[in-house]
Amino acid sequence: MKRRKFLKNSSLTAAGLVSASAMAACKTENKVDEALATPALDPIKPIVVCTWNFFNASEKAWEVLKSGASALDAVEQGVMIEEADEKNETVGKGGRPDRDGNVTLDACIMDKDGNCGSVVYLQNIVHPVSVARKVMEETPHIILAGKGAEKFAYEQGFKKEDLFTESTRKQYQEWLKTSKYETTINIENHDTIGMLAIDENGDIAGACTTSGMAYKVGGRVGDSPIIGAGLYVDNEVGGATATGVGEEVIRTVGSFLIVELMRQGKSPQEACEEGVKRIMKKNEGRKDFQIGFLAINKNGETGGYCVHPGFTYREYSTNGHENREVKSFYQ
Ligand code: SD4
Repeated sequence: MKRRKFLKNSSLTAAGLVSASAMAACKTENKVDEALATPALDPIKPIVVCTWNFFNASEKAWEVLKSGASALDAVEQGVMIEEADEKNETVGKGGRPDRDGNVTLDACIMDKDGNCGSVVYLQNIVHPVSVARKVMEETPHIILAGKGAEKFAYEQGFKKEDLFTESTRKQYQEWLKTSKYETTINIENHDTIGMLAIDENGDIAGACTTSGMAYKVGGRVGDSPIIGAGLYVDNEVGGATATGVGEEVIRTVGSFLIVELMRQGKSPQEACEEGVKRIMKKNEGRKDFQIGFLAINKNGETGGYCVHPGFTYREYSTNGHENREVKSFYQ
């Protein structure tokens, strides 16, 4: 029986609840279909997870989920907290500029129906995730870039704002003295926020937003706004998001890979580990970059894995609120 038909025929599976252990037993496409239709005994929902230790953002998303609103609203409003936080120097206002002194933002959002929106190289707007949502909802397109994205944002009522802060301007002036580009990204510099949520209905959504790599070449776009790389959601299976050196995540289409691995039966933890291993296979012996993957499945089970120790993710559900340490490829 085809999956869609099977799901339609089952009231329990109408909520799309899947047992991870049942999925793990699956090897063939038919068996995957059966596992996807096997209800979990006790799915965790609502639930929100985000990369790194973004307490305020996950609090906000949790508040939205608890009010009964959608996972889509929760992830948008959650990550907006970091976009507005001037102290976070890798997201939104206060994000560090490229080597030419332009603060350029990347973001995307994806809903339960596979709709998605994205903005890349967006300047002068504090909330790129909300512009990405407008792209998704108000245009027939998925990605808007640069000046076009900015013009669209103004048309949608977003205000122009200088994204530099006193601190990032000073740091940039300092950086210009050596103009040395370093790709190291870890907890010390906070990093990108990728967020995944499941609402009361059991529907999944995700968002990801960043100012990208500090002092990058002008025009560079990372993985964060690229659907499938920095973020992917499939409401039948789960979602994944990434942080770290985006070039490596794009090369393996990391988040899509992780969701597909979960579809084939891996737990979120196993899928994230495999995602990092694929990247390391292409970078044998290379130690000068960090990647952190975070995933959630339809049951609300979560997992994460990274290249170097230091990556954590925050999880908020009825089971409590915690910052989870993640195992790493290198010790
Ligand atoms: C990027 N993945 O632009 C992002 C970087 C990141 O802030 O995670 N950091 O490649």
